[in-house]
Amino acid sequence: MSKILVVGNYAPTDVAAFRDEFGVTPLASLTQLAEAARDDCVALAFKGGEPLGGAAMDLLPNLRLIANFGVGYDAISIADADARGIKVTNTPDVLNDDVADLAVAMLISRQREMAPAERWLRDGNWPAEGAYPLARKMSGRKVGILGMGRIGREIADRLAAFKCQIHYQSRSRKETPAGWTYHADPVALAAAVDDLVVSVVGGAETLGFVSAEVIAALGADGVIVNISRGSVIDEEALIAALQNGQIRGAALDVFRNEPKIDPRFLTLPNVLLLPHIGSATVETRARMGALQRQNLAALLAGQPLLTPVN
Ligand code: 8YV
Repeated sequence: MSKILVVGNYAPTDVAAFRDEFGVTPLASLTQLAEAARDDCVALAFKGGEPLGGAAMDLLPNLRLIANFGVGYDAISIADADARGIKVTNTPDVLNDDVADLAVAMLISRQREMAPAERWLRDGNWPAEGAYPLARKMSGRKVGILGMGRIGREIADRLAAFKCQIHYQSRSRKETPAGWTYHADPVALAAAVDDLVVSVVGGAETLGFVSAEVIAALGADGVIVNISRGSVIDEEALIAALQNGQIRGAALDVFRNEPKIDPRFLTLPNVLLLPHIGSATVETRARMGALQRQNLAALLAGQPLLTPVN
């Protein structure tokens, strides 16, 4: 019998790989873990937005590894894992390109109003109205990157190629190309730039990081892009700012209450809304799945874990 359990909604290729490589079939959610729990389970493959804390870990008394599908592991209580001597791995780097591509596409799309312009065309307005109203230029804008980690850096490199002036805020100053400007705090960053791209990690340390004050500092011409976690933005403050024209727009791939997002977003014309698709390509999801399974295989083989986080 396999020494691993798998939880989450996986693509058919991952389901097949779990069956072929480990002889297991994924459970849909953590609620099924109680029935499936076994004393001989040493590793848990985890994918999903539901929180994974000490109670679930205690169902598996010999658990040594939680292998997360995804770079962000804010759903997993690392403190609870540490207290039980459980290692946690994630899937970094393999998704950087996709998430950065999407962030830049979201900013361009919002500035150039690609989604509303297409809707306008599909609704048959072109012959009657002649031309869609003018949108805004993206190249050359001053963009603030909140969180200059691996994904933030990929976003900044791409925006630099679009002649944008790069400003950033991070826990520490980074080595960057000449001319990129570091700011010590998010309010100072927002005040210095036209648009803000949020690429910090999720979790308690960044909860509500993009506060009403940050949003106000960005100003009435600003656009906020978020590809990190919904928890990072104060959604009440963001919705109010979008309703009042305190900022010009937003482009969001992540939300506080996924998949049931705040319905007020659906009524706002100045927001691009995407269903958490940052890493959602065939190529990248295959690499994320492979890395998750490599970590599981390494544990079973007594080899060092590839991408530990604790
Ligand atoms: C995935 C993500 O949507 O890697 C992350 O942190 O948010 C995304 O790549 C998620 O991990 C899939 O469950």
